[in-house]
Amino acid sequence: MPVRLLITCCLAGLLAACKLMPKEEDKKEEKKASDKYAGIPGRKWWKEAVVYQVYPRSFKDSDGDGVGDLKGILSKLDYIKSLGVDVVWLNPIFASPNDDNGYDISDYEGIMTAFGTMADFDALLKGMHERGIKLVLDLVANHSSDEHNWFKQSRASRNNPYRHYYHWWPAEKGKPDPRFSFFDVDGSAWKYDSTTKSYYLHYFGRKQPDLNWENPVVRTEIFNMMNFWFKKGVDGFRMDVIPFISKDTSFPTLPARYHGDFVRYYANGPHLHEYLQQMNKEALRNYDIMTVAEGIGVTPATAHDFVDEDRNELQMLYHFDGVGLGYLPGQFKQVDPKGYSLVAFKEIYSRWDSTFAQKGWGTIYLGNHDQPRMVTRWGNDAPAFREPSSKMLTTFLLSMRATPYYYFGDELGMSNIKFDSIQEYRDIETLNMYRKIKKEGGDLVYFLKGQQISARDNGRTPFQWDSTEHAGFTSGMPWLKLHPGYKTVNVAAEEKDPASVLNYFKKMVRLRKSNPVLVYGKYQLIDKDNPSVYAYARTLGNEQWVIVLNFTSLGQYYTPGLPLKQGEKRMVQMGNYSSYAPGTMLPEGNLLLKPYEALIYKMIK
Ligand code: ISL
Repeated sequence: MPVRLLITCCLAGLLAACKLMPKEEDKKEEKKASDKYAGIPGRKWWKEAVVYQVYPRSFKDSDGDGVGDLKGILSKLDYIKSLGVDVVWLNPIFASPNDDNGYDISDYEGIMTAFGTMADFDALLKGMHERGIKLVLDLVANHSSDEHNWFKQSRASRNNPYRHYYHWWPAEKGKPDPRFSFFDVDGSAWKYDSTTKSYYLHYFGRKQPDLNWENPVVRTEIFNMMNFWFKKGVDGFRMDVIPFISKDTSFPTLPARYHGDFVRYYANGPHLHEYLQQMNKEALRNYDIMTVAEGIGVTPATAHDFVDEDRNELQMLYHFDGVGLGYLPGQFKQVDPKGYSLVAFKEIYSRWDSTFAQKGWGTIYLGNHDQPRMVTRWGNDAPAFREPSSKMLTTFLLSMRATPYYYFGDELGMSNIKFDSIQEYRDIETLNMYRKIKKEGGDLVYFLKGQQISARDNGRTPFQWDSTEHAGFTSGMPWLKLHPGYKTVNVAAEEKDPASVLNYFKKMVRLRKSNPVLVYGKYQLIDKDNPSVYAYARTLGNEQWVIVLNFTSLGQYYTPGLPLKQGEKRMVQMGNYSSYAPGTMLPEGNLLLKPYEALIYKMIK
């Protein structure tokens, strides 16, 4: 080999090795951070983690079919690592006919064809673990797909051994009492099946029959399946609509005030906690894993039953109070054009903080695959404000006492696509609700206008990697239209720009992880009635930090709510404008906050 080539190869090898090896400085920083955590009681890795949610369909396509896949994710693990996050939650990747994008599973131990193979999954898990990233899967066990073998058998005859895997209502008993389903064209959760002259229950789509958890064999099947994945090494489960697994199977007549409020009237059935305790005993407790319930219908009063350590059930749940704010009552996901009340917003997040102040542990999120983009819904996606308000919301998520669940794409400041016509939607919820309203002669224009803000597809558009065709997501036709903003809002551009939303997110992750006060510190709401600014203190030992967030598009004079004690100063730790650099001292009087300004400062002597 010529000498020059040899030298070049050696240098390249050295560079590659350097990239993989943690730098001396990084190691020192990690050591310093871990020293700061020493002696904190009740520590758990999942309390200190930042969870990054990846919607696999829309992250990265490796084979040009327009659908994201496991190999695609594998090829982007270094990107995920670069974010500094600890855990990836993947939406369902199991075999599915995709009526509800994988929330309708036809084989719990198989991989969806469009996503790849089990070998791809094994490689992905290995790649994550090599990088110190944990993997959490989605457990969809309230219902399966109607194409699951269990259901095919169950519907075949009344005396099939699988009959009682699902909820059936024989037609000779008359029509079952009405129950509402969000994803049904007729809005009905009972579907007549002529083969056995019976109705089956489906709280979600018609192709998502509810499993019968009263049947102990069903429970064993589910626990075995969970163990199958744990044995492979997965690090936990996010549990889809888990409060729905237990039902009053006499299906009583609902009171007149029911009005389709399915969460209040038929989630949280009588055996729910018994089943979760059994799940814990049969599967969860044998592994060092994390669990998080989709806490639909869970209130601060009932939350402890799910997550307190001595209950031996789950570890975390996410509530719906926050994301449910600001909708017009009695209408389907129409946000109030006047916006939402920041005072109410603060009240909700403060209430949930205090719920877990002594016992249990909280979660926090503003976006996920069922929600619109956080910047559109909670910030401001107008060109002048998209960046600062994205950063401000990121500051909020990463400075609260709760494990942050951060939705992919929010780190770029991705916003709602706001489709004009029903043809552009792919989501069963929007499509079937549209059909239902049309059948009933309702106002479709009003419905579509509302969906521009609230539809789930807004949060599902393909990830934006670069400014090339289809944003580097696929070489084929993307399954859902790309946001046209991808030319400027993309990873390649934002990695290069030190002031980008992406780089801000990375800095915030680092700040949180290296300062336990942001993870474990006591939370105290300051100035609760201020309608424009959300401010709170975080205190751990003798360290006190204050977070100030301007939630408006206007400048705000802000009088710091915590007065300075003798000799005290306010030292900036982080901000989304360049006006206050980290390390500088804030002036003593009022602060003039810019639109959507976020500031974190530390009280120092
Ligand atoms: O998305 C919603 C309303 O717009 C919710 O009511 C949602 O249906 C509810 O939170 C349950 O969500 C979960 O189960 C569904 C699935 O479609 C969602 O994607 C999943 O997160 C059925 O499995």
